Amino acid sequence: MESFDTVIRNGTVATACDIMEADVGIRGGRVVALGQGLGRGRDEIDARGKLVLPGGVDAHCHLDQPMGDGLKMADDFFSGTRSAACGGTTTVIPFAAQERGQSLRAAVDDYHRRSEGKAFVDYAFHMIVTDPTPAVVKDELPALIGEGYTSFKIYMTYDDMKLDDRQILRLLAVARQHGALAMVHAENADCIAWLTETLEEAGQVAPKYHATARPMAIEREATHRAITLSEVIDVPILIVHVSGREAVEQIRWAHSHGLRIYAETCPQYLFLTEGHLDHGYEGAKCICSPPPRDKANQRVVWDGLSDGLFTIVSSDHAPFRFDDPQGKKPGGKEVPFQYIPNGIPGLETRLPLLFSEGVRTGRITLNQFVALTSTNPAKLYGLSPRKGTIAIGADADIAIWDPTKEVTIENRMLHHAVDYTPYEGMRVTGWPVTTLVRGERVWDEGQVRGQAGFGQFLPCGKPDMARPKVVDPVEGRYFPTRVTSHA
Ligand code: DUC
Ligand code: ZN
Ligand code: ZN
Repeated sequence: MESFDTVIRNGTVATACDIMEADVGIRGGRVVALGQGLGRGRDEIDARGKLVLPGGVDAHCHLDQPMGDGLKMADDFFSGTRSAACGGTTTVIPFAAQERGQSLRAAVDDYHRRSEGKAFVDYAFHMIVTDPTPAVVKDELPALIGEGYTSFKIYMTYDDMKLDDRQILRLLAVARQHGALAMVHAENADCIAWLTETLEEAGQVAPKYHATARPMAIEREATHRAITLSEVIDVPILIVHVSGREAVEQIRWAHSHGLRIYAETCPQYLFLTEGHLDHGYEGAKCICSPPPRDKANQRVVWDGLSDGLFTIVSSDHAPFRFDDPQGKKPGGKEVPFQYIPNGIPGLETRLPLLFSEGVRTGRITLNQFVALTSTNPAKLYGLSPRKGTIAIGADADIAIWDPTKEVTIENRMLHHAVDYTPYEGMRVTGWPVTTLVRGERVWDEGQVRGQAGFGQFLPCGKPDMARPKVVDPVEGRYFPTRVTSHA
């Protein structure tokens, strides 16, 4: 009689702090033993020469998000989570986005309908709040936080989503009072609008001008403003998709002033430059916001990964097909840059790119890699200790890596529904060869093995990392917020 459902034998297990030669025993979808010479499993996986890592947690990706304007995301929960699994990611956190005029609850309900029965890997939801009405601020948001939707994104740009500073303060006050984590997209909307108009008047509308319309100064200004608003409320925030030096400097400033500001970056700011937008209309493939910068800024972001400035690395997978009237060619036409949907695919390539150029080159350690891509996002969003580590009692979400496997990235080998990858032709060393979600193989030796619908929705806990600095030392709970939350 076997002791385990599955044993992963003879591999090198790495977590955010340890590296050990150990077998992993799995029963009932959880890790139940770590040791040497474990008893037999019904399923035996030989991981000799392989790395056994916690599955990735991709805490910033967009799947089947309603778009309007005749646009459509290429990936739904089926193709998006399939692609995630094949790249070693076992949990994704996409966004239930509120449309203006819609209740937040309706946005969340709609997103459950979109995800139900489709996912290969487990998933939680962030919310996007675009219409912070009194009902949303007083009732809906606190109730939803209590039900396990414990993070939400605030946009400082995009006309249909942006909030002004007063609205942001109201939402941060709710985050503080109810223990949620706010994520902030920091770009100055008015500057972008003015620069875009000016470029358009001059006939400068090719994809490369997307980067001209969003210079780093406007990211710096908004980053500093977001930090200030977080300081006023005394609540931690995460600055998402940090692109380069100017925003990094603001976050370093915040840290040097004792402020709890978390930072996220993405592979596009490590591997792409604005030069990738300068290929005629093909440049549309690399349009995302903020835009990729230059090589010097890539180095600054790498430094921030190695010295601990960044908390997480996410893909910001925002999938639009290139040759598609619902994608990068709206209505079937090559359009001025400001009408091209923002976003690039990256769920499947996030981990291999970072492993190859980060761990193999020694820029970051293997432990840092695990922390940035799995453990920290799980902690930041209240999924720890169930997700993000290999430990007794944790879900057996595991990626088994061949650290020597050489791969030339080509879109035809990927499992998303996008018709391109910005990383076409890049060579990487190291790729996940087997991915387990709760002990079940979902990707194995080049084959998708999982079942759509196996992936479960995960309600999130209130993250410790979202706690304000000032905590009542006697009662052990937050002081009432200093700023009222009435809308
Ligand atoms: N920028 C975002 O903020 N979200 C989706 C994609 C993008 O480019
Ligand atoms: Zn964003
Ligand atoms: Zn995004």
